[in-house]
Amino acid sequence: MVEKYVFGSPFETEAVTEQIMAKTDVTTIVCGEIVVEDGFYYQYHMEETDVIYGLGEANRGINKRGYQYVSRCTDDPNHTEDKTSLYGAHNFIVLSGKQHVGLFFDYPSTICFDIGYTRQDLLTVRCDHADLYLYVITGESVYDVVKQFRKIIGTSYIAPKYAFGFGQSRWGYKTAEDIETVVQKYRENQIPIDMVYLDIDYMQDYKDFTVNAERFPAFGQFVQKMKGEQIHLIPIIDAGVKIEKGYDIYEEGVEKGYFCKREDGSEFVASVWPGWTHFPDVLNPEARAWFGGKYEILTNLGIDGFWNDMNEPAIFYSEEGIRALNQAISEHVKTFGVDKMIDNPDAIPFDARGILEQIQNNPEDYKRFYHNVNGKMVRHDLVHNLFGFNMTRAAGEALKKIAPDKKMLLFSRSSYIGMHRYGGIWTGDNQSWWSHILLNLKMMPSLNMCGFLYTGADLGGFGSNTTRDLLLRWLALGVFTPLMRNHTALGTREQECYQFEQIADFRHVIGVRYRLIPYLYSTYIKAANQNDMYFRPLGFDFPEDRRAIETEDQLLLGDEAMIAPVYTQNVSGRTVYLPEEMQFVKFMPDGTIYKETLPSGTHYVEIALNEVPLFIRKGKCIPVVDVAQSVDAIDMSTIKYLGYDNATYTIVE
Ligand code: MIG
Repeated sequence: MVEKYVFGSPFETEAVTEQIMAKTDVTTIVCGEIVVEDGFYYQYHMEETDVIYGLGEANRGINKRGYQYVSRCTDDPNHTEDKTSLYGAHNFIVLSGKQHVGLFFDYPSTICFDIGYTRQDLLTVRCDHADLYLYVITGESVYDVVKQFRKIIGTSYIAPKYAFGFGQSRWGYKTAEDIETVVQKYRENQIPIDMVYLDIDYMQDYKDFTVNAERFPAFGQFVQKMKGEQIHLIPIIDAGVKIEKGYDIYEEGVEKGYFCKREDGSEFVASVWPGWTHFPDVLNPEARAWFGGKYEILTNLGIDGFWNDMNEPAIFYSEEGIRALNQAISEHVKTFGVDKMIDNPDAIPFDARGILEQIQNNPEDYKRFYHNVNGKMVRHDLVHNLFGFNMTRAAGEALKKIAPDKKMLLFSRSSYIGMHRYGGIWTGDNQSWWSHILLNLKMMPSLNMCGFLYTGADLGGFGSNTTRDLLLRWLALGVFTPLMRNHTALGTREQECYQFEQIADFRHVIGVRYRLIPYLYSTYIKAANQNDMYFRPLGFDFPEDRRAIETEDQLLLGDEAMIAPVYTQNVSGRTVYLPEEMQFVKFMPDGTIYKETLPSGTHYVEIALNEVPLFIRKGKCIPVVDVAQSVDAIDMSTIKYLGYDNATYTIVE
């Protein structure tokens, strides 16, 4: 059962698509109390065994207990354990214990979830303004609650099949030759691949919807040439539009009033990659349609996929930020003048970097601009978490118009629930750390709960230098995530699969992905069509099994499989918990498949660096095909079924 409560006058986020009558003036709900006074405050006393699921793209565990999380879309590339905000705002949690209750706080500004942080047994959710909708969903299990929630937020975006291929990316590819080299190396080493990503350097001076003609001459022809090699080029689009006389998108946007404005009606100015920029006012339906329409410039050249970046929106600094920086410098010089430093051992050295960090993504800047929502000016900070959603919605709605019958690849960095109807997400700037393999794994089911099915992390790690073993282990998880992309930052070690010794191991691991694409894509389509999850925590299917509930390093995949990747260094295997009998299979580097039926319980299984483990659930089977070099080249006549005898599986596309 879904109940909707209204407090104050909420902003219509359009997260929920189903019409539900809202009730007013509530103070107690089926689980917990609400206080409206100086903001909104919800609290619930957790029982010792209650599990709190949810929050989509968030730090830490599948069970969110024991920390605090703040929904405030943030461009922070250091996902250390102490961080409370990442790029997305997914305010859906499920309390699972004696009762199973889902709570969706439909509120587009900063909202804090204290899940046993201040007091171990207390869950509190609070926000500054008591203007929100609260959806309360009761069901017979956590899984049931999630399915009901998914139904009210509308069907998830469906990516094209090619997007289940492998993709290579790097911030630093500069020219068409750079891209061709990547393609050539993958093809000559027979490592399957379907996509190469274009990061910001394909653009002319980082201007959206432009292509640098020197570095990418005859871009349209280049796109076609790559298509001929079964490669889709996927360009990045940034949120900020460069301020430059003569740049048509800038000029049109100003003329039509489609950029975010200050209170005085002038355009808000923020510095991002292109230098000074304006933000398209994607919360204004007209401006959204206008900005989305620009994607056609690239689809006309044969592009059929995009990734939307910097749409929290990230701000390096504003004019006020620079002024604050200047002031800080001059005050510092006044107080601790250069010559005074010698006599004053207490003088604090000027921390320019620290100050720069403060002016980056500064909350004050988010109060300096407005959106025009149906004629009403809405201050950005009050709707901050909707920017990435609506930038991607702009693209999604436009792409539907541009090519109604064609599936296009589209995913975003920042998001809010509701965006799942328009695109997927990648989980942003992780690091080449072993702990981030596990973080990747844990985030996946939480994202699925919120409707985001086409998701994945930067395999190999974005920041820091990767190592061969880290990349191989991470790829063996990436084999199963809908988005399987190797991506890394400018200045890091080269991490394309052919940069390492014994390339055959990479060929094999990525080859396994292609052998499984019919199964994975079918599982994905089923999940999208049925408002279901692609990945589930074990506790969803084994709610009576405490050990299953507490297992956070394995996931169920569809109805047939379970994954348990290795995420630690220098090991030859790992411990797995089987809540029921399963068939343990390993895709071996020689192309054979090792099979062993294991009884329920705990097992240590050996998994070498170049093997891909998978578990088939009791009585089930999955389709497997022969390796292909691209999704198009998959030969369905090679299909075989892997798993229990007499089991059947129906492929859906
Ligand atoms: O400020 O476009 O998360 O994937 O490579 C960094 C450059 C901007 C952040 C994205 C990352 C991308 C990078 N971008």
